[in-house]
Amino acid sequence: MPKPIYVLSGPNLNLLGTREPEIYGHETLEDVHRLVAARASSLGYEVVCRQSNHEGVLVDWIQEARESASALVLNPAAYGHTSIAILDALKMLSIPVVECHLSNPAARETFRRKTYVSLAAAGIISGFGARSYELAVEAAAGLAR
Ligand code: CA2
Repeated sequence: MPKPIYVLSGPNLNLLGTREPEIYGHETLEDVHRLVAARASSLGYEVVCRQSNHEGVLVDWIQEARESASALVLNPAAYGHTSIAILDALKMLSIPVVECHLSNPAARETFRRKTYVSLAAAGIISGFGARSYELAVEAAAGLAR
């Protein structure tokens, strides 16, 4: 069995499904994690799914992924637009990184157009709700091979 694909989510995504369904969909983060686990399993991978509201915790998990993961799917949430610490941690990885967003930040407020994470990502999947995570896991598995 290959190392798992890490699926990390940033701040406020623990509340997914409780508000703004027109932007983020109706699924909870638990639903999303179930979907990605099934998709990954069909591709021969396990997933490690985690969420944190804390930048440093996300940095710790990204560092952990250096040794423990085949690939990383990251929805950095708002930290994608602000966090050089997360970008620096991502730059230390030699595994593929796929950035993922439920909404399409490029079609929203101008401050969401900049993402630091994309500087270290193989690609970005955004705008497909929970399906963005499934597509990102599929891309990550393809790149990890
Ligand atoms: O579209 C995405 O996945 C985002 O990463 C979500 C972030 C936002 O800051 C990014 O620009 C795009 C916001 C996450 C908010 O979390 C929610 C909590 C409850 C209900 C809906 C979303």
